[in-house]
Amino acid sequence: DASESNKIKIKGHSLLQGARLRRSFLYVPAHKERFINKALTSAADCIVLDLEDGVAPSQRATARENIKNLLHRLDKEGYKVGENQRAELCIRVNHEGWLGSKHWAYRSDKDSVAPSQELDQDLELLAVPGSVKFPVTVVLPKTNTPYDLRNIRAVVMKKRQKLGRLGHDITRLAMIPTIETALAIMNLPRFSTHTKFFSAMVFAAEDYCASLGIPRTKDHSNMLLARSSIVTLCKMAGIPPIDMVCQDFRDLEVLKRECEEGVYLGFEGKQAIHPDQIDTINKVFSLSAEEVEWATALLEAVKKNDADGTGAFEFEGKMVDRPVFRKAENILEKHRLIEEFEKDRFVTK
Ligand code: 1VU
Repeated sequence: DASESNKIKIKGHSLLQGARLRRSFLYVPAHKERFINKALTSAADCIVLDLEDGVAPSQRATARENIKNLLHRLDKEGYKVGENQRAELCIRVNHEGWLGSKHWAYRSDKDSVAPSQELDQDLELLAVPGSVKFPVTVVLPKTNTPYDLRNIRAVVMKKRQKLGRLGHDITRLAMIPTIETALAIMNLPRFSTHTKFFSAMVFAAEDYCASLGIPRTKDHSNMLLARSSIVTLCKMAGIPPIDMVCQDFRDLEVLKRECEEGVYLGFEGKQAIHPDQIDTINKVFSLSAEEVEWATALLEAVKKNDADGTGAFEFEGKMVDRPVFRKAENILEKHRLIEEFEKDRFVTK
């Protein structure tokens, strides 16, 4: 356990270059209005209004209607007092991807694919005024190539053309792909040259295991390659990687252990399926007081010891040098980001 070798627990340090905070990523089956209301008053960093796996096909029309009503309400009245106005509102749309097909593994960037009827209806929600004003992020399941994202963007922009008169920037569209197949993992290097299309990346463990025909083992070791590859790509791009769901949603100890494992791998957040999971996730993916104290003291010591540019020195019984200074700087930067984000989160002007 790498953390035990440190005097205090030093978690993964952020390299997010000012990207927004996405620690807790709560799925909210959108056909349930009660869930939507609950999510809006929760401390989730991302509220993912789900039209996909959490919603039976027979309930999708109701789910779309609920989202449309919410967006109209936000557009006209804004947030109510006590609602989490800092949360990123997301919509998870229906997207089948091209599972396991060799043909699609080699799709060229010139290919353009028409959306299915379900997806087309889901994307209409991205062209109602509230979705541009707030703005709403698209969560795209079963994303297998970066061209999936490019295609979605093109469809949304076409639908949004009629909104130009609103005066908002209709070209702003944040997208978060969900990586859930062997094909997507093998295509990750292709995503690295298309990072402008997405602002975070999500790992979906259940679908990934199904795609490989493997069980989800207790130690998660059979998913290490996929999870680490996603983290590496995201850190290269300066965007947050978001870890798998903890299905054991009534057991917060299991959740805490999973969160810690995610942090050590470099994830910046975790998906949630129940509001009770949010506090644990937000806490573990934030910095502890000890970490902030350690980083502050180290950077003070650097000022004294390293003012003339000398490299390594001893701090609290350990050798420290430039990579450790960077770690301390990153800790303080992330801490500042979190403090700023939490300020006035539930106060509505
Ligand atoms: O106290 P209240 O009655 O006001 O609220 C209940 C309940 O309504 C609410 N709640 C939720 N609110 C927002 N989002 C949620 N996801 C959510 N879940 C519950 O919280 C209060 C307490 O609820 P509970 O303990 O009574 O829980 P239930 O028995 O009502 O629901 C449990 C399940 C697991 C069914 C529910 O949490 C749920 O449907 N979760 C989402 C499942 C989902 O979306 N699955 C697909 C996404 S995961 C994935 O695709 C991985 C990539």
